[in-house]
Amino acid sequence: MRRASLNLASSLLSRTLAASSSRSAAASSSFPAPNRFLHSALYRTSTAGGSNNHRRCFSSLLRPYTAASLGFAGALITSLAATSVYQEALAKEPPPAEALPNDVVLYQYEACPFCNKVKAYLDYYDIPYKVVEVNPLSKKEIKWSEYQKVPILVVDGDQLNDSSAIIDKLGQKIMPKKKANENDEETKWRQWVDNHLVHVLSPNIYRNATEALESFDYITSNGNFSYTEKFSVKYAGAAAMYFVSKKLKKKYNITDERASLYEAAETWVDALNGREFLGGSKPNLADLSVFGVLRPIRYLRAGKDMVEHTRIGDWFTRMESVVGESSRIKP
Ligand SMILES: N[C@@H](CCC(=O)N[C@@H](CS)C(=O)NCC(=O)O)C(=O)O
Ligand SMILES: *[C@@H]1O[C@H](CO)[C@@H](O)[C@H](O)[C@H]1NC(C)=O
Ligand SMILES: *[C@@H]1O[C@H](CO)[C@@H](O)[C@H](O)[C@H]1NC(C)=O
Ligand SMILES: *[C@@H]1O[C@H](CO)[C@@H](O)[C@H](O)[C@H]1NC(C)=O
Ligand SMILES: *[C@@H]1O[C@H](CO)[C@@H](O)[C@H](O)[C@H]1NC(C)=O
Repeated sequence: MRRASLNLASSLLSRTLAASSSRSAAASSSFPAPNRFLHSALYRTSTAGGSNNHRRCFSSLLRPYTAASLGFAGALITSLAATSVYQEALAKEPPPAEALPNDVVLYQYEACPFCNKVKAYLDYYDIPYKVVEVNPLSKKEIKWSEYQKVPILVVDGDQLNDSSAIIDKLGQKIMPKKKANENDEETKWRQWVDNHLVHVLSPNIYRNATEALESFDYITSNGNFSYTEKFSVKYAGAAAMYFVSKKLKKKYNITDERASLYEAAETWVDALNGREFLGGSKPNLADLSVFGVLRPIRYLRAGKDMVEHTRIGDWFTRMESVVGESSRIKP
């Protein structure tokens, strides 16, 4: 049954690609990047025991620019209405200039939640960074690395691996005086993001045809696709990920995807326990992690539903304000 739907998605995808791009008929090794991207998503999905993380990445699409610009408008409104208590929270604690790295490069997949955690951290601390989008199939951009997952962050020539370790090491670099993480609560919720929250996202953003298309609209307008590629990627990708997300639902024992999302949001608000942030008057690393993975879905239907049906909206708006605009260096 599941295999059948994946095969259907697969053939749908192949046909769409074949119809819209003459190049797609070529051997997979010579696929142009966007087709390779989709091919890879499907390839991994239909391979039993393939990389779950990888699948999750392609199923939790991210759209930092749209989210950031909308978030900016939200931040503006919020800050206009800000109380003095609130304004205090708006002030970031920027690291001392001499501790700031000169050259930061993030190797990422745009749709990878772990990569988006790192971006939320870099944005919050106003650390400018370049982004290298890794081709998920060839991974030619990270051929130089023995470690073959993303995110990889190269900080003034030093390679850092694994999102949580990246954030911890970068923290030691830019705020050497700050004690290493001894906060059990912060650690617990950072782990909750990696082990629970990320699994809930994809079934939600590809829940039905309309929403899957909306999600892919975001991906394709953010990616580097030609006009025809955009069209094929959008429809074929949405169809494929719709089926993939049904499979993920089974795997993670999710019956009602929205209910799971709302439950996660409420669980997080309960954890805040009346505080502005888990970190108190300023966000801590758990706040930044939750925000990082939710930011790209916030203005998709799933994110709108979440804010409408749960109490997470106020915290999210505060996070948009404090994190502010992305410090990503646009090429
Ligand atoms: N624990 C790692 C997980 C990173 C991870 O699983 N990354 C996925 C992409 S979201 C990946 O690179 N998978 C291997 C692949 O693409 O082949 C972290 O937090 O950074
Ligand atoms: C990252 O991974 C590479 C290759 O496995 C390794 O050489 C390097 O030491 C790792 N860096 C860190 C900070 O863990
Ligand atoms: C998908 O769900 C939304 C409500 O969340 C609904 O408005 C839309 O019509 C649905 N689309 C399809 C194709 O079922
Ligand atoms: C976008 O794609 C074109 C051709 O595929 C390539 O030449 C160009 O460098 C890419 N731009 C970016 C920013 O990746
Ligand atoms: C899946 O969830 C249901 C209730 O929603 C529960 O009864 C069942 O034990 C769960 N299965 C696993 C494998 O977690």
